[in-house]
Amino acid sequence: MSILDHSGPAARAQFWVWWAMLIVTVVVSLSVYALWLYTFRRREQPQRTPREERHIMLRWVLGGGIALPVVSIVALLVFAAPTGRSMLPLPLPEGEAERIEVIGHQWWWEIRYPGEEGERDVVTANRLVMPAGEPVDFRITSEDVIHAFWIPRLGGKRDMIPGRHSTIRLEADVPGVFGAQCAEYCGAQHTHMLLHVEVLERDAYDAWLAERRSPPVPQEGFDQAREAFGEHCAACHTVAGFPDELVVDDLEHDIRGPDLSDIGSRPTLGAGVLPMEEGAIAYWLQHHQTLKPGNRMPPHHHIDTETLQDIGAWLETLEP
Ligand code: HEC
Ligand SMILES: [Cu+2]
Repeated sequence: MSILDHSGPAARAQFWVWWAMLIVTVVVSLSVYALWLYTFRRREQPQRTPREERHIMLRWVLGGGIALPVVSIVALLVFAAPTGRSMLPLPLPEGEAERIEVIGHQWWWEIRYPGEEGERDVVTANRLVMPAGEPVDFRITSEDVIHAFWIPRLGGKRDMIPGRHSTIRLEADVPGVFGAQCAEYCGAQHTHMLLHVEVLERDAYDAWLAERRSPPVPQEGFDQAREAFGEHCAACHTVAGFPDELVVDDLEHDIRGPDLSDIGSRPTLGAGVLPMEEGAIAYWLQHHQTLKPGNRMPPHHHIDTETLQDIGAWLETLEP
């Protein structure tokens, strides 16, 4: 997650701003310390009239207090402005940038790939898949409090503000896996709001998306698990293709949980709290309030272990 390990044009521009600021800061600090040491030099004080004294003081205030900061800040601004510009969603010479929506929730990430007319949106959570070598426009917002979207090795960051949409353009040079983290304190589980970013070649990205875009296959088996899911979970969680008649929605609040349609293929649970492996979902369902205290999913004490294990086993099969 290091900004110094840049892997895209925006991050590279920010890398140079970082170095420029470091160098300017070091030069300014060293000069100030040098002047400070200079004042310790013992010597005969020349006799000055109050007028001369005022004159000297004024020179320092104007030169060091006003001119120097103005010059250094303007220099940094001239250096940094193109960096900010590189992350704006300006028109491209050829075609349009890929568009991905990212919505912050306490404490997880909703990722949406809007469909063309008539197509479904592909929805997933806590894992962002994007194509390599081309600009991607991230349209970001928040559902509750202010979060911030930041993929250090690609560039950023940008606040995600409830009720407001903003767009940040990022590009990854090559395929790879990158870490990302909510960068604005958003409550008790802010640290457990990790985003797993996977950059794929264009072909692999198209295939990944197409798999999820195609109409869901009817689910077979796991009848009890699906019924229990309809009763206890479906009010908050969506699973593509899940039959409406099984959904019991008697919630008196509007908390929403991550879309679980492709949960079996995701790398982690709870926004990076647990690695996904066999049995991990059942474990998460029983211990999520200890693993991630205060998270918005209520505890499932009223559901017996066997049922939770059944549901977990079924969810693990959900892959596009
Ligand atoms: C009141 C709404 C609510 C109910 C009911 C609920 N959940 Fe959740 N669930 C959430 C929220 C919110 C999260 C995100 C927690 C976090 O990571 O901070 C979550 C997270 C999860 C995750 C992890 C998803 C991921 O992307 O890592 C799974 C799996 C899950 N829930 C399954 C279930 C199952 C199975 C049930 C029923 C037994 C259930 N949930 C009931 C709200 C709910
Ligand atoms: Cu956050």
